[in-house]
Amino acid sequence: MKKEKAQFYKRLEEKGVSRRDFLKYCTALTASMGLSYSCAGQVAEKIEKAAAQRPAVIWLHFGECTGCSEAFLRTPDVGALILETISVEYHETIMAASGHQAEENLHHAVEKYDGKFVCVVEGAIATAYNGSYGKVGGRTFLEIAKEVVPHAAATITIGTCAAYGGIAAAAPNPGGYKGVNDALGINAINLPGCPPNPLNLLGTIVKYLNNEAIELDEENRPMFAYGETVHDNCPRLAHYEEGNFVSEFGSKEAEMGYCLYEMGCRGPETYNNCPTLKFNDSTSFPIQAGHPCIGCSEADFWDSMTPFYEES
Ligand code: FSX
Ligand code: SF4
Ligand code: F3S
Repeated sequence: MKKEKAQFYKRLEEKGVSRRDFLKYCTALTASMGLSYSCAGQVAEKIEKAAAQRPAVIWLHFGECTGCSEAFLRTPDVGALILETISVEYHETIMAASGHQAEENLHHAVEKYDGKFVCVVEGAIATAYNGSYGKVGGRTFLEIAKEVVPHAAATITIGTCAAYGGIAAAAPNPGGYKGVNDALGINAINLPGCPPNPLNLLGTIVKYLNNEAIELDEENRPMFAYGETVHDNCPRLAHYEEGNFVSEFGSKEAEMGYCLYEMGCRGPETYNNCPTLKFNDSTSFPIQAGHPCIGCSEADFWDSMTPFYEES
């Protein structure tokens, strides 16, 4: 374990993530898990333990925009932290192989890690017309998912598309797109968000590898990440209570932190820990940047929470 731990930190340092940076993300994760800041050391140990196991991950891409992958690939520190904790054996966006070679890689990875890998699914699955509205290399998403997912030790859906269907399933949805659980009739852990916060993926994998029970809500979302609404922890909450709303986007008041409810903020009905974890290496999140929450982690948000903008 000592050797693995040293290697983990060495790999992180090579990617430009110092121990200090590492502890910063442990602290963010600690807060999102509802633990006191003094527990950050324990979270660090759990990540070290997970990284020592460095589980094989097979990451499938279906109907989506790849924003979920971009959310961690474009944040150098969090991206490095995730990629050094898990071992990504197949991921179409970041692997060098293409075409038939890529397909062979998938086949070999499933065979090699049969029953042991974590399957992360990004994107929705077309189910109408035998899934013919969504294909990779001539094979339907449905076919690929049915072939790979049953061999996984655990499956996690990443993003609203994979969890609920997302934009691909928005009306009129001619391809019959569905979330992974609905399409396959399984019970994978859902990490919705368009995109979701990559630290929630890390937190989920770390809990799983530490054999900790992951408490889920009725939509299979981990309670540590989706147990409270955005509104519950919003930095503008005091203004909501005082009724200090803004009606004009980009106004001086918005910059000062007034509540965005009158601009259509969906924070009160959206379960996610964005205000605690934040995005872009934990620097900001939509409401902090002056934009109302559009409810991106809720099921059917494209149908039920639009229009996002209206001409006045
Ligand atoms: Fe969906 Fe992810 Fe939104 Fe995009 O791939 S959740 S469209 S951010 O990228 O699946
Ligand atoms: Fe709630 Fe949105 Fe206002 Fe924040 S900006 S207090 S989430 S309504
Ligand atoms: Fe999405 Fe709202 Fe968070 S739009 S990123 S759930 S603040």
